[in-house]
Amino acid sequence: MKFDSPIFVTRPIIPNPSSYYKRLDSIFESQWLSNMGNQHQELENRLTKHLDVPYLSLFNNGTIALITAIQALRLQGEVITTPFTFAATTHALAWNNITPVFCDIKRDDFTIDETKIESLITPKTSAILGVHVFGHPCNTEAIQKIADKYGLRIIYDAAHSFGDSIEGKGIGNFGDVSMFSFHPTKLFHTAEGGALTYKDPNLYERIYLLKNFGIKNENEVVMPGINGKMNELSAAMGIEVLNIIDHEIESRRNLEAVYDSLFNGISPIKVVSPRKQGINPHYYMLYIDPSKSMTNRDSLVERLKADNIYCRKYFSPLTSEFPCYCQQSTAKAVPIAHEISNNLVAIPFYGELKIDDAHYIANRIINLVTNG
Ligand code: T4K
Repeated sequence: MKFDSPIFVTRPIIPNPSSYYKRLDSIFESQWLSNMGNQHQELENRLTKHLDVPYLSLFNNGTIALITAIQALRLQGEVITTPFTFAATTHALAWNNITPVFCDIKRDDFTIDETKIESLITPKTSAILGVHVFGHPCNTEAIQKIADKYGLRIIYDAAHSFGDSIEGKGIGNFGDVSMFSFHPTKLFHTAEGGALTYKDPNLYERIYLLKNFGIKNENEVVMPGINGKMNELSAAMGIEVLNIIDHEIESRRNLEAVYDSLFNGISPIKVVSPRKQGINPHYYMLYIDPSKSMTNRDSLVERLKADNIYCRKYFSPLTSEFPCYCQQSTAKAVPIAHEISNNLVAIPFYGELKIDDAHYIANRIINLVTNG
């Protein structure tokens, strides 16, 4: 069977149109479209509570937020990070003239391997940049111990971790700064957007200035800032999406249960989406075991495309394999990341995906890996 229309890896939450239009009416009425207006203020307050963090600053996207976090902490030299991530994580370092030092990841949860960080520290190291990839939290306790021992800062890329917690504590409380992405491919979105969360009250003003060109007042520009401001239409979208996010989470949990039951016991497939308490359903990831599967990951993705099913090879290639960074690393230096990146696939996973379609997709994948 071929689906009549494409089934994508994800689809964004669409807010209730009449509630969103009401907000648009009030934005139009006010003629205030950007620069920290009412919607911005409301969303910032709501998310600070929702994510259970002391401070939160909104941004126009996660990448600019991450670049700003690095500026806010005045990082320089080298930063130890993971190559198993979206391009933006590594690019944010490069845009700050920082050399990314790639550390291998762990096979079970794909996060930076904390046992390999210390051997990469040099006099130039200023920080550790970990990614809570696909919602798997980094080992924040071990990473904090290393940072304390060597006087390093910690940034977490929490683009995949909206609303998650570790032992009841919002995930945005760990390290010095965490970045969230509110892109439409994320569980929570503002069409485009992002945020930084942090504990240090002194960072609030610095981050505010950095995201607004460094403008302190009409007469003073006190630092070389950037334009990182979230506009009012995006903030309004975020408020309306937040109002219905619980329904999306519930639908994804139902879908997760269907996939889990169908993939259970299929030996060429390992399901590796996190099931820890406090972690929301962000992605549904399959590891296709090359020694057992009749179809490798790449041809599986192509065969599914022919049925109009669009999976994604997150994250392949590794960022350390991009021409702009491959001088700094080799596949040998990060063998586990290299192997995982060749065999992992994100399959369609979003609240509106019909349960019958999920059955079909899972059975088609099972058929391809077992029979070729
Ligand atoms: N750090 C990490 C770990 C990240 O994953 C990301 C973003 C960032 C940092 C940077 O945050 P932002 O600056 O983006 O806020 C997508 C996204 O563009 C990217 O935001 C995201 N990570 C990454 C994991 O995925 P692509 O190239 O896969 O996107 P695209 O356009 O192919 O979208 C995937 C599927 O989503 C489409 O096939 C259909 C569906 N889709 C997409 C959009 C944009 C929709 O249904 N509606 C939409 O509006 O990178």
